Amino acid sequence: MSAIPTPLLSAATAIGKARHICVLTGAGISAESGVPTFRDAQTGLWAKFRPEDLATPEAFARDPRRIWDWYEWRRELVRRVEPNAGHHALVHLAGLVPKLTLVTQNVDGLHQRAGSTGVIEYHGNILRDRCSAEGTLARRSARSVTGLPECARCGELLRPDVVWFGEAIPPLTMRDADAAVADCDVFLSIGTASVVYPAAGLAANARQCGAIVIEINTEPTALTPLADFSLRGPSGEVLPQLLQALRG
Ligand code: BV8
Repeated sequence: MSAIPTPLLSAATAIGKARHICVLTGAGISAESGVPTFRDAQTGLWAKFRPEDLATPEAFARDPRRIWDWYEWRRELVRRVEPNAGHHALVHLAGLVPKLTLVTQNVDGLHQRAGSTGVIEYHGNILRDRCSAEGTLARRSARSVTGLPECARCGELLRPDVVWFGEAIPPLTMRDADAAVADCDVFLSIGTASVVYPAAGLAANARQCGAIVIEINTEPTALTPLADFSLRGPSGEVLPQLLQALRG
């Protein structure tokens, strides 16, 4: 009597047959690199703030210095860490399947540093500056009136090039992600609690379009009931195991 395949083997079989895999990652894939997730309590002087309260246009308008201090703290942290085995496994996976589209909610740029290409940065990137008035990427002016980063073109305040709560996902970013979701036959959700929308709705859309949904997370999430396979464990361990099973 043949052994019942484990969820990992079944997931590897589905991935092995896939024509187009759409991957969505969240803060969990960067946890093993030392980047705290949104769920993890903030440390140090930021412990008393909820990220959702800091990452808003209102908070920036109220106290731009505090928000810039928070983002400089996070930028320093992101510059100090390295991609982990989970990031690297996705680079290898892209080389093993006909087509892979990587959509990330992470603003840390670690997928690109690991070697992933064509990454859709659904919530932007913390290391880029954008003009808070013109809305476009901008250089910093050499002199600053406020002591905060200012636009070299118009002198207005700069802000990190990220999507804050209450702000829309950039239309081209949304278009590219929706196209991959509609076309994929496997949707792989990694290290996300699946609570922040519209990103958290992508898996259900993929399923609606007939895709097999595979989740990798250390905990059950809001997506688990909807997933065909939910693999429990750190992505830095489960993804290399999945590759191993794929290579057979
Ligand atoms: C918008 C950039 C409207 C900034 C971010 C529908 C229902 C309810 C609410 C809403 C809704 N629609 C909209 C909303 C409001 C809101 C929202 O979803 N709120 C939530 C809190 C309920 N959404 C918005 O505001 C969005 N905008 O709706 O605009 C609009 C429309 C048109 C015109 C004008 C306006 C914008 C949302 C984007 C916000 N920006 N980031 C910055 O980073 O500074 S979101 C930010 O938080 C991250 O990018 C990420 O998306 C999210 C964190 O979630 P996760 O990545 O899932 O991380 P989390 O820490 O929560 O969980 C980690 C997971 O990993 C856990 O499950 C854990 O178990 C697991 N894990 C841990 N370690 C590991 C692991 N897994 C594997 N391996 C490990 N080692």
